[in-house]
Amino acid sequence: MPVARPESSDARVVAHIDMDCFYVQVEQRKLPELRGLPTAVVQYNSWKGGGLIAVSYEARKYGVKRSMRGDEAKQVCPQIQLVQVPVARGKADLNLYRNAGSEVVSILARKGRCERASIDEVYLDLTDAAETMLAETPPESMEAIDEEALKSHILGLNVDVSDVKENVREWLCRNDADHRDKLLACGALIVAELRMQVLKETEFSCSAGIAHNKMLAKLASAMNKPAQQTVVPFSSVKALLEPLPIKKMKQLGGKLGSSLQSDLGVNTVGDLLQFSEEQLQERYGINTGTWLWNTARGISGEEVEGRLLPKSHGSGKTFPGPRALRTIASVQHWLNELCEELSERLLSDLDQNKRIAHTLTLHARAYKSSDSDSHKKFPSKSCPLRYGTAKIQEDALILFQAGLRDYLGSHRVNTQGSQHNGWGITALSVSASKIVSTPSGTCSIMKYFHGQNTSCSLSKQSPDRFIQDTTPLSPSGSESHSGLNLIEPQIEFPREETRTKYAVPTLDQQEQKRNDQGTCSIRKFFHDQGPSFSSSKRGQDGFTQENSPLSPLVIHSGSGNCLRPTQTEPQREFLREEPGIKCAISSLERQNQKRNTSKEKGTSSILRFFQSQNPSCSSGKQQHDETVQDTKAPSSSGFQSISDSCSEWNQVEPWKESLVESTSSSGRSGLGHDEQRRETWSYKIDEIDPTVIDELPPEIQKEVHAWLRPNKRPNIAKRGSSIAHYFLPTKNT
Ligand code: DCP
Repeated sequence: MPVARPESSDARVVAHIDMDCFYVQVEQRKLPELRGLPTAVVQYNSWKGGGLIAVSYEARKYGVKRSMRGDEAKQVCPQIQLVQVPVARGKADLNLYRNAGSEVVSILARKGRCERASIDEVYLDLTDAAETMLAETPPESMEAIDEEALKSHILGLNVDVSDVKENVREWLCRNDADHRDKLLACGALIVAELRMQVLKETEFSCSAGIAHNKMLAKLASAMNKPAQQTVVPFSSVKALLEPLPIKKMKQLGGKLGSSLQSDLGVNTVGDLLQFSEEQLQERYGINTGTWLWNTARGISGEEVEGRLLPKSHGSGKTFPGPRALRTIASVQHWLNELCEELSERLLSDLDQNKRIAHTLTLHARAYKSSDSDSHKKFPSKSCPLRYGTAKIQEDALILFQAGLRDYLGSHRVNTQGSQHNGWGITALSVSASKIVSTPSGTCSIMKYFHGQNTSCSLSKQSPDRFIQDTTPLSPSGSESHSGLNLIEPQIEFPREETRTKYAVPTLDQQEQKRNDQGTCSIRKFFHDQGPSFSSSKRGQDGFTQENSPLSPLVIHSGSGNCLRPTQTEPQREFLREEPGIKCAISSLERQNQKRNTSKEKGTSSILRFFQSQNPSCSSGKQQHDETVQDTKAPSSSGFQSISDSCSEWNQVEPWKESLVESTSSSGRSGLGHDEQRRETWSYKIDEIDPTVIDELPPEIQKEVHAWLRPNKRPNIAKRGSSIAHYFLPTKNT
């Protein structure tokens, strides 16, 4: 729903920068011989020459359009150069374009608050830069005005003159202009310079709109392309908006726009002007009514958010017509591919930007072959995100199965195997959202664990709750999936392939990134972890192997309680010697040492706690074993159990063996083993260094403090119990 935000009383200068035929430019930079030639980038699917996704301006002159396929484009422009989009995992790989977009963003961000709106679009708030220019070097004081700025299109300015540039120069340098126009003039000069800088550094041309808000800037940037800029003075807003089709306005392309057309007869923005704010509020509610009234007048208080990085990561693919997926096996194959890509990007984000995503969502578009209810949408499903390719693949498949059950409206649905079931999937996508920055240093890694680790909170759960989580997946599966969050199925698949929403703040992250350079990469750490990470390469086989014969959900609940990979001592020693791990650990230790300053307690810091023992793992396993013991069978957890999962580094999972052991035998042996392990890893609470705790994220601090000062267990510290002890379900508590 649109949100009506009051516009600030002070004039702002906002620019919208849009790259010209972006993918084509990226390809032309790679292959300079294509420069100046009619060129188009086509999808990887070569049916009828492949669908065009980007068309150069030279090709557009011949009538080549994005909606065409390569063969059709060749008919209207025989000399057209068709370049296939890079392919990876049987789908477009947009990394080349994504990285090219980042190059541009890093240049634009030098001048003001910058919001990356898509792979090739950026909003800039240039108010401060414009105010500064106006105060220090106003345009009228300049000896010469930059040529690029003189080429600006100023809406409302008379262009029926012999010397348009001179007209523009006069407008930019008007002494008697009001403050708003003077600011826009400065904005125009700044943007012209930025665009030239982008061209110089990246070889890419772009177009821009310069206005007092985002809505107007965005409209303006598309008005004169390629390589031009358009300025929207306040006085020209009405004339700009009035003729625009209502459905072309942002947020009015859907139901709201249709309602305006059919219910109020509003076809253009101008038509909307005849309605009072009250009338619109009466019809659409206070907020939407006000928003509509404002929109018709070009009023928008939407802020440019200081965000350079994606708000979410998505990987998707469409399967049109005969390519629809009609078996679970084929869905699983593609989910594995999509999840592998998603996982790579998540690790890269973690590595480069120290950011963690918290939610995994699956979207699909489906049809039923024999169905009257053909408008029913496949429900999107989400769950807490666990890092590691195999985990993401596993969870995505479960989400899909849950969605399919809901979609088909029957719980007696075969959600396994390669049998045709009367449904088809025409689009699939997985996305990771709720991405947050981790605090720097030790905390960042701690936060990372915390981000996906609720093992500690698991301790707060009643055993019943846990048992419920590990309740075997009923034939219907419905109960087990009750914990899933239904997401409004508003997802679109406009670009077929990987989508990224850009929106997470990182002006200061750039700073952080600079600071972090030289420290060991978390990603490397993960990659160097050995065989478990090969899961990302194992594909379907690995998936099957890893989960068989236990159901994936058993694995969730068992693995879900680990703060550290469950390793035997020799394994841990070995891993400590692994270069990547050594590197990460020594980095952690260095940071930790710094913090521990004069104290001898460096060895007993919380860091050591995580390095040298694994209470939650053992306790988690213990709980799991006991649960298994109770249920006497490997059980499938409800989906909610994923929310109880925590960081696990995809290590070879010895716990799985012991789980099998414990279920196949009495289960006592598993407990004994754990008992032993807890003994080895026991940790004295009074050895936790309080200075380190104080630097932890507040949530962890709270939990550690709870361990240290458990309300109902005042004597535990005196008993020198291990932290693991607190996780024991009932005994001694
Ligand atoms: N894109 C895509 N599929 C679409 C639309 C676009 O893959 N249906 C990709 C290719 C484009 C890029 O996104 O190069 C940016 O899209 P734009 O809509 O901004 O279009 P272009 O940059 O190609 O052209 P223009 O100069 O008109 O903005």
